Amino acid sequence: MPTAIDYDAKIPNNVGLADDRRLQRALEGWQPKFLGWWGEMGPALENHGVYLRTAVSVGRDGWAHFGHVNVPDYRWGIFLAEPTPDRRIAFGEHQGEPVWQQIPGEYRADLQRLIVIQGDTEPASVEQQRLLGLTAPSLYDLRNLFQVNVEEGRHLWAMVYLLHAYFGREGREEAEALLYRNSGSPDSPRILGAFNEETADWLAFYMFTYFTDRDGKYQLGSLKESAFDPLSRTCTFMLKEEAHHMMVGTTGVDRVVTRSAQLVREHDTLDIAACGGIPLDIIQKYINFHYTVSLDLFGSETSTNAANYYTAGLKGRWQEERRSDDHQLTEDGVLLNKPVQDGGWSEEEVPALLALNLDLRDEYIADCQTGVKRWNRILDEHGIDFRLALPHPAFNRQVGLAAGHRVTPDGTIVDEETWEASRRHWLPTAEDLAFVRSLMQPVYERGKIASWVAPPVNGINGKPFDYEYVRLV
Ligand code: BYC
Repeated sequence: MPTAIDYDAKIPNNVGLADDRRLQRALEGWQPKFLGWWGEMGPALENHGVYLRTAVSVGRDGWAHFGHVNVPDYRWGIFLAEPTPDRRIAFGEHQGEPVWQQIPGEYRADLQRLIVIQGDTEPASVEQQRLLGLTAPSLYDLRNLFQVNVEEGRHLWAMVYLLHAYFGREGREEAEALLYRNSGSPDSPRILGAFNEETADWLAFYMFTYFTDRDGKYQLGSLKESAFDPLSRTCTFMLKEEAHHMMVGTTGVDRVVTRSAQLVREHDTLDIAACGGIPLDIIQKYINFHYTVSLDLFGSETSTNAANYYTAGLKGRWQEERRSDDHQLTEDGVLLNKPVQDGGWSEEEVPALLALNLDLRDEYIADCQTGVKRWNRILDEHGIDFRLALPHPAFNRQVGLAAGHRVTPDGTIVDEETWEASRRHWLPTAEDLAFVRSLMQPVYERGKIASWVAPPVNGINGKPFDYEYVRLV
């Protein structure tokens, strides 16, 4: 039987909070701080209710309820997926042992670090998207923005619960700091680079939910393998919510590409800016930017941190249990392509255990390709030759082997001068950003949509596109 969520409690939960008064009090002390942060840093648009889904159960079927909610009254709660009976550690030196319900002392610092990094991204994305509600292309999109934001807020709760429940005073201090750091703040920025970038327009939002939320899918997928069972169960449930965020990204970019393709056909030119559409080369530049800052989120290709996490059982590989190797990786090697100073590439064998960030990144890249394929299919269906593509993974990197090298989207290592001369063809320029921003005029009439994006093929929860997804003030 799936565990029902206690909605009468001040903090909805399925972790038996009422039985642990000390923890309950600590989290109830954090709750008003969270609400204060939400008021200050959450979505800027006032409204009388948004058609949102709220988790009501963690079981396989019917886990969410849909209805109009006044957003500050959203019930953010703590939900863990059902435990797997007799779950065993799937990898590393503790393989085959029962999973942990408490944290072994020697792994406390590493686990805390992983949970803090994960927790830091969740409120960061809400902050990055704070102003988007003022320029939504439709009520449907506005509703999706709120849905993504409230669930990222809930994912923050998920990490804060772990910090409070398992990491004592240090955990409580880290939970405070998650509200103190802010995206883009010069004094106390968010931890990872991509979460300090602006999400200044809706194309950037779709790209973020396609590329950056997808990093979230892979990072959560590898933390779900963790020997620390409460972390594993938290991530399993978060992944359920995350799927919708990526749907917003995938179909969002679909809809921009569709609209641009229609305008190219209609006006028989790729230069559709004057017709109120986003030119395909600007879409390509957005892909180049958002994909590469998301690649940075995987860390360096070789990482002793990642090797240690794996050996200890803290963070596994994507779909660890489906892999047919020994789940120890002490004997295996992988080939790594490295840029070298003379402008070429060298191939080197490195221990597989050191290359786990690369392993996860490769899974992610393969997944990202599926989006590009569907966007190109849309262009094909409109009889347009232009093709979108993922740039080379060494292009525009700030983290890892390629950081410090200038690499073109096709993987050629070039000098600084060549790179600077062509950069405007590869990454959004200030003019591109200003142009896209100029298109961002809010459309808040039911059933209407901005000119630069096609309407969605399906509404939310079987509702039509012209449904009143958001009741505006
Ligand atoms: N920016 O050994 P390395 C999501 C640091 S998104 C700044 O290669 P490691 C979401 C690194 O900390 C998913 N610094 O790193 C999406 C280390 O510092 P120290 C978020 C960086 O540890 C959308 C040093 O460089 N979750 O959920 O193997 C909306 C050496 O690096 C960066 C996670 O990331 C960077 N990009 O890998 C909402 C999961 N990269 O120790 C939410 C938890 C590296 O030398 N985190 N550094 O001081 C991890 O698994 C790992 O910490 C990382 C880094 C994959 C992030």
